[in-house]
Amino acid sequence: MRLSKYFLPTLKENPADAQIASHRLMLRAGMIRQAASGIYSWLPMGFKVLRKLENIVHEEQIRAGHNPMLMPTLQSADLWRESGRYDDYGKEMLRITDRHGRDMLYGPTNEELITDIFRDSVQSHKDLPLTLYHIQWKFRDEVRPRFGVMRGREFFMKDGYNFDVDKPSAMHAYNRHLVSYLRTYERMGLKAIPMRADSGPIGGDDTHEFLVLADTGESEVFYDKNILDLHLGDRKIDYDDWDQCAGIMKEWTTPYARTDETHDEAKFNEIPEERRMSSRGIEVGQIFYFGTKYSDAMNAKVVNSDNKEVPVHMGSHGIGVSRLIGAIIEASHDDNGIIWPEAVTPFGVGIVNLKQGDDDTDGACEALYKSATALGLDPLYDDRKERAGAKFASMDLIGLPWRITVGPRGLKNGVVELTNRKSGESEEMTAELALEKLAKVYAGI
Ligand code: P5A
Repeated sequence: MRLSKYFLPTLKENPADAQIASHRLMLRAGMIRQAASGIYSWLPMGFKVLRKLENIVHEEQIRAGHNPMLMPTLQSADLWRESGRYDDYGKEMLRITDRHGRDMLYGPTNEELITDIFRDSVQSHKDLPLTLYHIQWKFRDEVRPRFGVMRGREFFMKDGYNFDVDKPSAMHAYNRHLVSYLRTYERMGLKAIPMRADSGPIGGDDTHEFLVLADTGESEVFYDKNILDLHLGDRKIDYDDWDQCAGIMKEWTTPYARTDETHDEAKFNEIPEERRMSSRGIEVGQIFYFGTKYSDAMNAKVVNSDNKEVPVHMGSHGIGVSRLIGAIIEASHDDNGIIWPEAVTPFGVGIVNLKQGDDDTDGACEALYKSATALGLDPLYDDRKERAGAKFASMDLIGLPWRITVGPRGLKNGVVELTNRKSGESEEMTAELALEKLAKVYAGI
């Protein structure tokens, strides 16, 4: 993409209403614009990152054996009356009446709709286990929408629902989700810690939230420092292997890690003092096992292997896809702007032409842009007639992990400059070598 043709309305000044770095930087980098309180338009660069995160979530869900689908944003109130949540959900639910006077709502979550789909089509344990999920906009009329996409009213969520014949099988689904979520966040370059939490309006006793540590997080968290050393890395995961998934669940849930809702001071104090940590965190996902709460209320049954009709066991699992962008930026930025992890960066490399209009530098940049595109590096070429300082400031603000700077002085010696956004380190080398190096970096992602 050439910057001269890209819609990237960056802001020089800090927007007055943005209190935290991610909100400020998303507005300044031209990623989002507020449409109404807690509701945002996603401008091209914000939309590009959102799609990247969505793709990673899809890939990891499909890898775990789950079925992608798409349910609507608007739902009929009748199903929610069946579960009893139409009244329970309170003011957070946006209620709408259609022209025929029928009660509708903008879905805050989909347990009822998916249970209805399930009960219409599945009657036998032979069709289980089954996990269905979608990635769709949700609406919760939050009292205090704030921090941009972090606590929006409209937000993008991956929500999945497992259906199992009994509790042991449903607990495997719970463990499988925990493992697939760990993989998902690690791929995004994030450390998200599963913590025992409270289930709120979704229900059930078993629930873990995934938290990214950040001073600006809304949750208060308590954990054993040792949990920070755990990584899935490139372990081979077999999602059908109950023991392997249970083992990983145990590994991550043995060290103390709880949100303030379930914090137990006495248990926490059993950890050696130097490992006792308390800080703030951003909740980027949550998994639930709620057994037969919805299947009992909505009469979703299957015939088991003993030929008995039993209510299906369920859980649900959510990832805050739009919130994740805020969390990634909170975890990775500096005074000059965003620092994207390579896995989710909107463009692989920025090309800065220091002397736009000069035949030699223009020619070298064009050639570099074409080669980088051919290599799949998805470059963003700053071909504007701007001062070098302004170009560097824009690149730092939008935070691409790598920059190649092309100027007349370097070209005389046959070199360009390759700069890493995070370390700030620069190296001079031929354009070919710079591209080779980047191709290697991105090949591993
Ligand atoms: C699990 C999926 C549920 O709704 N039902 C279906 C269950 N869980 S949850 O914890 O309430 O939400 C899942 C994730 O969505 C994100 N999230 C939000 N993101 C932005 N703005 C909001 N107002 C908001 N509310 C929830 C969180 O990441 C949460 O973990």
